[in-house]
Amino acid sequence: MSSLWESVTQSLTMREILNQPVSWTATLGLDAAALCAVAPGDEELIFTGCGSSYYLARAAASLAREALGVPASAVPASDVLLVPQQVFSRRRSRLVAFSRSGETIETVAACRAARRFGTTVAVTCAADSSLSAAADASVNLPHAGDESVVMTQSFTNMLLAVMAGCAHASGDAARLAELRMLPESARAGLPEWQRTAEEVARDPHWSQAFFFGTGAYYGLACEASLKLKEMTQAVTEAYHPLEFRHGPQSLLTDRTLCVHLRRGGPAGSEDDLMGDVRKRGALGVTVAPAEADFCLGPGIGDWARAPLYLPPLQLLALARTALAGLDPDRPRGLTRVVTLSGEVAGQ
Ligand code: F1P
Repeated sequence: MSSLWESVTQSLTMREILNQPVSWTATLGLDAAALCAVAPGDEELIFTGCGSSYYLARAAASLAREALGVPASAVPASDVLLVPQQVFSRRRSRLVAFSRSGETIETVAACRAARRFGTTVAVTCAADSSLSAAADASVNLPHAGDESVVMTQSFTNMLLAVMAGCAHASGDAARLAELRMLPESARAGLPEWQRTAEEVARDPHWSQAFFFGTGAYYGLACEASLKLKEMTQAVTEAYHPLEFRHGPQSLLTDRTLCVHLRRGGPAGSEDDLMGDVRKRGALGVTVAPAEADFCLGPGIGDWARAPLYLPPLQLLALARTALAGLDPDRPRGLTRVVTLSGEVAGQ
Protein backbone atom coordinates (compact mmCIF):
# COMPACT_ATOMS: atom_id res chain seq x y z
CA MET A 1 0.00 0.00 0.00
CA SER A 2 1.50 3.40 -0.92
CA SER A 3 2.36 5.92 1.73
CA LEU A 4 -0.62 8.07 0.75
CA TRP A 5 -3.12 5.52 2.06
CA GLU A 6 -1.16 4.68 5.22
CA SER A 7 -2.19 7.98 6.79
CA VAL A 8 -5.92 7.18 6.40
CA THR A 9 -6.01 3.41 6.42
CA GLN A 10 -7.09 3.35 10.07
CA SER A 11 -9.77 5.99 9.55
CA LEU A 12 -13.46 5.24 9.99
CA THR A 13 -14.08 6.70 6.55
CA MET A 14 -11.69 4.26 4.81
CA ARG A 15 -13.13 1.33 6.73
CA GLU A 16 -16.69 2.29 5.81
CA ILE A 17 -15.86 2.81 2.14
CA LEU A 18 -14.15 -0.59 1.91
CA ASN A 19 -17.02 -2.27 3.80
CA GLN A 20 -19.56 -1.58 1.05
CA PRO A 21 -19.40 -5.04 -0.60
CA VAL A 22 -20.27 -6.53 2.80
CA SER A 23 -22.97 -4.03 3.77
CA TRP A 24 -24.55 -4.16 0.29
CA THR A 25 -24.85 -7.93 0.61
CA ALA A 26 -26.66 -7.49 3.93
CA THR A 27 -29.01 -4.88 2.47
CA LEU A 28 -29.87 -7.12 -0.47
CA GLY A 29 -30.68 -9.88 2.02
CA LEU A 30 -33.32 -7.85 3.87
CA ASP A 31 -36.93 -9.02 3.90
CA ALA A 32 -38.55 -8.15 0.55
CA ALA A 33 -41.82 -7.11 2.18
CA ALA A 34 -39.99 -4.57 4.36
CA LEU A 35 -38.13 -3.17 1.36
CA CYS A 36 -41.37 -2.86 -0.63
CA ALA A 37 -42.66 -0.24 1.82
CA VAL A 38 -41.19 2.43 -0.49
CA ALA A 39 -43.41 1.38 -3.40
CA PRO A 40 -46.59 3.45 -3.55
CA GLY A 41 -50.15 2.38 -4.20
CA ASP A 42 -51.76 5.14 -6.24
CA GLU A 43 -49.81 7.88 -4.44
CA GLU A 44 -47.12 10.00 -6.03
CA LEU A 45 -43.65 9.38 -4.63
CA ILE A 46 -41.79 12.27 -3.01
CA PHE A 47 -38.26 11.59 -1.79
CA THR A 48 -36.60 13.90 0.69
CA GLY A 49 -33.58 14.37 2.96
CA CYS A 50 -30.82 16.87 3.80
CA GLY A 51 -27.26 17.19 2.52
CA SER A 52 -26.03 13.86 1.19
CA SER A 53 -29.46 12.43 1.96
CA TYR A 54 -31.08 15.02 -0.32
CA TYR A 55 -28.73 14.08 -3.16
CA LEU A 56 -29.65 10.48 -2.41
CA ALA A 57 -33.30 11.48 -2.77
CA ARG A 58 -32.55 13.00 -6.19
CA ALA A 59 -30.99 9.79 -7.47
CA ALA A 60 -33.67 7.60 -5.88
CA ALA A 61 -36.52 9.58 -7.46
CA SER A 62 -35.15 9.07 -10.99
CA LEU A 63 -34.49 5.37 -10.43
CA ALA A 64 -37.89 4.74 -8.81
CA ARG A 65 -39.72 6.57 -11.63
CA GLU A 66 -37.89 4.41 -14.17
CA ALA A 67 -38.52 1.12 -12.33
CA LEU A 68 -42.12 1.72 -11.22
CA GLY A 69 -43.44 4.07 -13.89
CA VAL A 70 -45.04 6.31 -11.25
CA PRO A 71 -44.66 10.05 -10.63
CA ALA A 72 -41.61 10.58 -8.41
CA SER A 73 -39.82 13.74 -7.34
CA ALA A 74 -37.14 14.84 -4.88
CA VAL A 75 -37.10 17.91 -2.66
CA PRO A 76 -34.92 19.02 0.25
CA ALA A 77 -36.67 18.49 3.59
CA SER A 78 -36.65 22.26 4.15
CA ASP A 79 -38.95 22.73 1.13
CA VAL A 80 -41.46 20.29 2.64
CA LEU A 81 -41.53 22.47 5.73
CA LEU A 82 -41.26 25.97 4.27
CA VAL A 83 -43.18 25.71 0.97
CA PRO A 84 -45.43 22.61 1.22
CA GLN A 85 -47.78 24.18 -1.32
CA GLN A 86 -44.98 23.78 -3.88
CA VAL A 87 -44.25 20.18 -2.87
CA PHE A 88 -47.63 18.44 -2.48
CA SER A 89 -50.22 18.23 -5.25
CA ARG A 90 -53.87 17.29 -5.04
CA ARG A 91 -52.80 13.66 -5.43
CA ARG A 92 -52.05 11.74 -2.23
CA SER A 93 -48.33 11.33 -1.66
CA ARG A 94 -45.94 8.77 -0.25
CA LEU A 95 -43.04 10.66 1.26
CA VAL A 96 -39.83 8.61 1.51
CA ALA A 97 -37.48 10.34 3.95
CA PHE A 98 -33.78 9.44 3.99
CA SER A 99 -31.67 10.02 7.06
CA ARG A 100 -28.61 8.08 8.19
CA SER A 101 -29.00 9.32 11.78
CA GLY A 102 -32.79 9.52 11.78
CA GLU A 103 -32.38 12.70 13.87
CA THR A 104 -31.93 15.49 11.32
CA ILE A 105 -34.49 17.97 12.52
CA GLU A 106 -35.72 19.16 9.10
CA THR A 107 -36.20 15.59 7.90
CA VAL A 108 -38.09 14.46 11.01
CA ALA A 109 -40.28 17.57 10.88
CA ALA A 110 -40.89 17.06 7.15
CA CYS A 111 -42.02 13.51 7.79
CA ARG A 112 -44.47 14.68 10.45
CA ALA A 113 -45.77 17.48 8.20
CA ALA A 114 -46.26 15.10 5.25
CA ARG A 115 -48.69 12.91 7.14
CA ARG A 116 -51.56 15.21 6.31
CA PHE A 117 -50.88 14.69 2.59
CA GLY A 118 -50.50 10.90 2.56
CA THR A 119 -48.28 8.10 3.85
CA THR A 120 -44.67 8.33 5.03
CA VAL A 121 -41.73 5.92 4.96
CA ALA A 122 -38.39 6.36 6.73
CA VAL A 123 -35.20 4.91 5.23
CA THR A 124 -32.56 5.12 7.94
CA CYS A 125 -29.52 3.47 9.53
CA ALA A 126 -30.96 4.20 12.99
CA ALA A 127 -33.91 1.93 13.76
CA ASP A 128 -34.83 3.54 17.10
CA SER A 129 -34.71 7.10 15.83
CA SER A 130 -37.11 10.03 15.80
CA LEU A 131 -37.58 9.59 12.06
CA SER A 132 -38.48 5.91 12.22
CA ALA A 133 -40.94 6.73 15.03
CA ALA A 134 -42.50 9.56 13.02
CA ALA A 135 -43.09 7.52 9.85
CA ASP A 136 -45.87 5.06 9.01
CA ALA A 137 -43.21 2.52 8.00
CA SER A 138 -39.44 2.33 8.37
CA VAL A 139 -36.75 0.56 6.33
CA ASN A 140 -33.93 0.10 8.82
CA LEU A 141 -30.29 -0.48 7.85
CA PRO A 142 -28.37 -0.61 11.16
CA HIS A 143 -25.55 -2.55 9.48
CA ALA A 144 -24.89 0.34 7.10
CA GLY A 145 -24.45 3.27 9.51
CA ASP A 146 -21.30 5.38 9.24
CA GLU A 147 -19.54 6.39 12.44
CA SER A 148 -17.63 8.95 10.41
CA VAL A 149 -19.14 12.40 9.87
CA VAL A 150 -19.22 12.06 6.09
CA MET A 151 -21.72 9.65 4.61
CA THR A 152 -20.30 6.82 2.49
CA GLN A 153 -21.75 3.31 2.93
CA SER A 154 -24.92 4.74 4.48
CA PHE A 155 -25.59 6.62 1.22
CA THR A 156 -25.12 3.65 -1.10
CA ASN A 157 -27.00 1.22 1.15
CA MET A 158 -30.03 3.47 1.54
CA LEU A 159 -30.07 3.90 -2.24
CA LEU A 160 -29.70 0.15 -2.75
CA ALA A 161 -32.53 -0.56 -0.31
CA VAL A 162 -34.92 1.64 -2.31
CA MET A 163 -33.78 0.13 -5.61
CA ALA A 164 -34.27 -3.40 -4.26
CA GLY A 165 -37.70 -2.39 -2.94
CA CYS A 166 -38.67 -1.12 -6.42
CA ALA A 167 -37.42 -4.31 -8.08
CA HIS A 168 -39.29 -6.52 -5.61
CA ALA A 169 -42.48 -4.45 -5.84
CA SER A 170 -42.48 -4.53 -9.64
CA GLY A 171 -41.58 -8.23 -9.71
CA ASP A 172 -38.62 -7.41 -11.90
CA ALA A 173 -36.32 -10.43 -11.53
CA ALA A 174 -33.84 -9.05 -14.05
CA ARG A 175 -33.29 -5.81 -12.10
CA LEU A 176 -32.97 -7.81 -8.87
CA ALA A 177 -30.42 -10.15 -10.44
CA GLU A 178 -28.31 -7.20 -11.57
CA LEU A 179 -28.48 -5.59 -8.11
CA ARG A 180 -27.21 -8.86 -6.64
CA MET A 181 -24.08 -8.56 -8.83
CA LEU A 182 -23.08 -5.26 -7.22
CA PRO A 183 -21.25 -6.52 -4.09
CA GLU A 184 -18.89 -8.72 -6.12
CA SER A 185 -18.34 -5.97 -8.70
CA ALA A 186 -17.37 -3.58 -5.91
CA ARG A 187 -15.14 -6.14 -4.17
CA ALA A 188 -13.34 -6.81 -7.44
CA GLY A 189 -13.02 -3.14 -8.38
CA LEU A 190 -11.88 -1.55 -5.11
CA PRO A 191 -8.11 -2.27 -5.37
CA GLU A 192 -7.87 -0.77 -8.89
CA TRP A 193 -10.14 2.16 -7.99
CA GLN A 194 -7.84 2.89 -5.07
CA ARG A 195 -4.84 3.04 -7.43
CA THR A 196 -6.66 5.30 -9.88
CA ALA A 197 -7.95 7.53 -7.07
CA GLU A 198 -4.40 8.07 -5.87
CA GLU A 199 -3.19 8.85 -9.39
CA VAL A 200 -5.93 11.42 -9.98
CA ALA A 201 -5.55 12.94 -6.50
CA ARG A 202 -1.80 13.32 -6.98
CA ASP A 203 -2.20 15.14 -10.31
CA PRO A 204 -0.97 18.69 -9.52
CA HIS A 205 -2.91 20.27 -12.37
CA TRP A 206 -6.31 20.66 -10.72
CA SER A 207 -7.64 22.64 -7.81
CA GLN A 208 -11.37 22.76 -8.63
CA ALA A 209 -13.55 19.84 -9.69
CA PHE A 210 -16.79 19.46 -11.65
CA PHE A 211 -18.84 16.24 -11.72
CA PHE A 212 -21.15 15.42 -14.62
CA GLY A 213 -24.11 13.02 -14.47
CA THR A 214 -27.30 12.56 -16.52
CA GLY A 215 -30.64 11.52 -15.00
CA ALA A 216 -30.19 9.61 -11.73
CA TYR A 217 -26.44 10.04 -12.10
CA TYR A 218 -26.84 13.78 -11.50
CA GLY A 219 -27.81 13.03 -7.89
CA LEU A 220 -24.74 10.80 -7.65
CA ALA A 221 -22.59 13.56 -9.15
CA CYS A 222 -23.96 15.97 -6.52
CA GLU A 223 -22.94 13.50 -3.80
CA ALA A 224 -19.45 12.96 -5.27
CA SER A 225 -19.04 16.73 -5.43
CA LEU A 226 -20.16 17.11 -1.80
CA LYS A 227 -17.72 14.41 -0.63
CA LEU A 228 -14.74 16.26 -2.07
CA LYS A 229 -16.11 19.59 -0.80
CA GLU A 230 -16.78 18.31 2.75
CA MET A 231 -13.49 16.46 3.11
CA THR A 232 -11.06 18.91 1.51
CA GLN A 233 -12.95 22.23 1.24
CA ALA A 234 -12.23 22.21 -2.52
CA VAL A 235 -14.36 24.22 -4.95
CA THR A 236 -16.59 21.56 -6.53
CA GLU A 237 -19.91 21.51 -8.38
CA ALA A 238 -22.15 18.99 -10.14
CA TYR A 239 -23.88 19.49 -13.48
CA HIS A 240 -25.99 17.67 -15.97
CA PRO A 241 -23.32 17.26 -18.69
CA LEU A 242 -25.01 19.19 -21.46
CA GLU A 243 -26.18 21.89 -19.04
CA PHE A 244 -22.51 22.66 -18.36
CA ARG A 245 -22.27 24.26 -21.81
CA HIS A 246 -25.08 26.71 -20.99
CA GLY A 247 -22.96 29.07 -18.92
CA PRO A 248 -21.02 27.15 -16.23
CA GLN A 249 -18.32 26.19 -18.75
CA SER A 250 -17.06 29.75 -18.37
CA LEU A 251 -15.60 28.47 -15.07
CA LEU A 252 -13.29 26.07 -16.92
CA THR A 253 -9.59 26.64 -16.38
CA ASP A 254 -6.50 24.50 -16.93
CA ARG A 255 -6.62 23.79 -13.21
CA THR A 256 -9.92 21.96 -13.39
CA LEU A 257 -10.81 18.27 -12.93
CA CYS A 258 -13.93 17.15 -14.80
CA VAL A 259 -15.32 13.76 -13.72
CA HIS A 260 -17.92 12.14 -15.97
CA LEU A 261 -20.25 9.55 -14.45
CA ARG A 262 -20.86 7.95 -17.83
CA ARG A 263 -23.71 5.65 -18.71
CA GLY A 264 -22.93 2.48 -20.66
CA GLY A 265 -23.50 2.41 -24.41
CA PRO A 266 -23.52 5.41 -26.74
CA ALA A 267 -23.25 8.82 -25.03
CA GLY A 268 -21.74 10.78 -27.89
CA SER A 269 -22.87 14.24 -26.85
CA GLU A 270 -21.43 13.68 -23.37
CA ASP A 271 -18.19 12.27 -24.79
CA ASP A 272 -17.95 15.36 -27.01
CA LEU A 273 -18.21 17.56 -23.92
CA MET A 274 -15.37 15.65 -22.25
CA GLY A 275 -13.30 16.06 -25.42
CA ASP A 276 -13.95 19.78 -25.36
CA VAL A 277 -13.02 20.23 -21.69
CA ARG A 278 -9.77 18.31 -22.29
CA LYS A 279 -8.98 20.57 -25.27
CA ARG A 280 -9.34 23.54 -22.90
CA GLY A 281 -6.70 22.08 -20.59
CA ALA A 282 -8.88 20.43 -17.97
CA LEU A 283 -8.12 16.97 -16.61
CA GLY A 284 -10.94 14.71 -17.80
CA VAL A 285 -11.70 11.50 -15.86
CA THR A 286 -14.46 9.01 -16.69
CA VAL A 287 -16.27 6.52 -14.47
CA ALA A 288 -18.03 3.95 -16.64
CA PRO A 289 -18.59 0.20 -17.11
CA ALA A 290 -15.73 -0.08 -19.64
CA GLU A 291 -12.92 1.87 -21.32
CA ALA A 292 -12.78 4.32 -18.43
CA ASP A 293 -10.35 5.67 -15.89
CA PHE A 294 -12.49 4.15 -13.13
CA CYS A 295 -13.75 0.94 -14.75
CA LEU A 296 -16.88 -0.44 -13.06
CA GLY A 297 -17.00 -3.71 -14.98
CA PRO A 298 -19.52 -5.33 -17.33
CA GLY A 299 -22.81 -7.13 -16.95
CA ILE A 300 -24.85 -4.56 -15.01
CA GLY A 301 -27.17 -2.09 -16.79
CA ASP A 302 -27.32 1.65 -16.22
CA TRP A 303 -30.21 1.42 -13.73
CA ALA A 304 -28.74 -1.20 -11.38
CA ARG A 305 -25.19 0.13 -11.70
CA ALA A 306 -25.98 3.46 -9.97
CA PRO A 307 -24.54 2.62 -6.48
CA LEU A 308 -21.28 1.42 -8.06
CA TYR A 309 -20.26 4.94 -9.12
CA LEU A 310 -19.84 6.08 -5.51
CA PRO A 311 -16.96 3.95 -4.06
CA PRO A 312 -14.42 5.15 -6.68
CA LEU A 313 -15.36 8.79 -6.08
CA GLN A 314 -15.42 8.35 -2.30
CA LEU A 315 -11.86 7.00 -2.64
CA LEU A 316 -10.89 10.00 -4.78
CA ALA A 317 -12.09 12.37 -2.05
CA LEU A 318 -10.29 10.28 0.60
CA ALA A 319 -7.03 10.25 -1.38
CA ARG A 320 -7.18 14.03 -1.81
CA THR A 321 -7.88 14.37 1.92
CA ALA A 322 -4.84 12.24 2.74
CA LEU A 323 -2.64 14.29 0.41
CA ALA A 324 -3.77 17.46 2.16
CA GLY A 325 -2.91 15.94 5.53
CA LEU A 326 -6.51 16.35 6.72
CA ASP A 327 -8.52 14.04 8.99
CA PRO A 328 -11.28 12.40 6.91
CA ASP A 329 -13.28 11.48 10.02
CA ARG A 330 -13.48 15.07 11.28
CA PRO A 331 -14.09 17.39 8.29
CA ARG A 332 -13.78 21.11 9.03
CA GLY A 333 -16.91 22.75 10.43
CA LEU A 334 -19.16 19.71 10.10
CA THR A 335 -20.99 17.54 12.61
CA ARG A 336 -22.49 14.10 12.10
CA VAL A 337 -25.99 15.45 12.73
CA VAL A 338 -27.08 19.03 12.00
CA THR A 339 -29.25 20.49 14.77
CA LEU A 340 -31.28 23.64 14.18
CA SER A 341 -33.27 25.98 16.38
CA GLY A 342 -36.04 28.43 15.60
CA GLU A 343 -38.66 28.18 12.84
CA VAL A 344 -37.80 24.70 11.57
CA ALA A 345 -36.96 23.11 14.89
CA GLY A 346 -40.29 24.13 16.32
CA GLN A 347 -42.27 22.07 13.82
C1 F1P B 1 -27.64 14.53 6.86
C2 F1P B 1 -26.29 15.33 6.92
C3 F1P B 1 -25.33 14.75 5.91
C4 F1P B 1 -24.02 15.52 5.92
C5 F1P B 1 -23.42 15.49 7.31
C6 F1P B 1 -24.43 16.02 8.32
O1 F1P B 1 -27.57 13.52 7.76
O2 F1P B 1 -26.59 16.64 6.59
O3 F1P B 1 -25.90 14.81 4.64
O4 F1P B 1 -23.15 14.94 4.98
O5 F1P B 1 -23.08 14.16 7.62
O6 F1P B 1 -25.70 15.29 8.21
P1 F1P B 1 -28.74 12.43 7.91
O7 F1P B 1 -30.07 13.16 7.96
O8 F1P B 1 -28.67 11.55 6.69
O9 F1P B 1 -28.41 11.74 9.19
